[in-house]
Amino acid sequence: MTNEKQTVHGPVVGICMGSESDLPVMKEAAEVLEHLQVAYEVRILSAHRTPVEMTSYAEAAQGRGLCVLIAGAGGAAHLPGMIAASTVLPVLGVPVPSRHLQGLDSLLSIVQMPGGVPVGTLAIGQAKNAGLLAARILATTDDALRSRLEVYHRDMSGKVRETDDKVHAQFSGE
Ligand code: RP5
Repeated sequence: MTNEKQTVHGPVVGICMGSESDLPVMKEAAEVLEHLQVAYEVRILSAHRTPVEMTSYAEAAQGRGLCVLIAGAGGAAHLPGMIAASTVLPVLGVPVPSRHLQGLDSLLSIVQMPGGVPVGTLAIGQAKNAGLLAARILATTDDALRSRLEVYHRDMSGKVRETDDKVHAQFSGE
């Protein structure tokens, strides 16, 4: 899956995951990037099942114009760390909820990186925040994207205020 329609320069965010079974969670990163008009690509790359492809991808990423990599994996989730070991691009790790331990295993596997090889770890299942954080990183050098992020942020606050008004009116006894 590639979304290159907003730019002639190709994807700037690479969204990787260890298995197709991670897609229902990881597609939320793609959706928010789509909303913010950030070009991305999606790849299935496994640290354990396709380590050669994973390393080649990470090594070539910067040269291909990618600026931020998002990596999601579950269980023995080595993908974000191994990608970060093969590139100096910022890597955002998403612990995917796992079948047996609900993602606690994924979180601990991703977050406990050794000094020198950073992975910015998101909350369990929070691919949406990974997409938003990638956009925020890109927005430090892209004014138009920063404006779109400000609109996104304002809209989010507006929705909470609307809900507050509704709940306040409905349940406040006078
Ligand atoms: C990890 O193993 C993947 O990231 C996935 O979350 C987990 C299970 O993979 P499948 O057995 O569903 O392919 O590498």
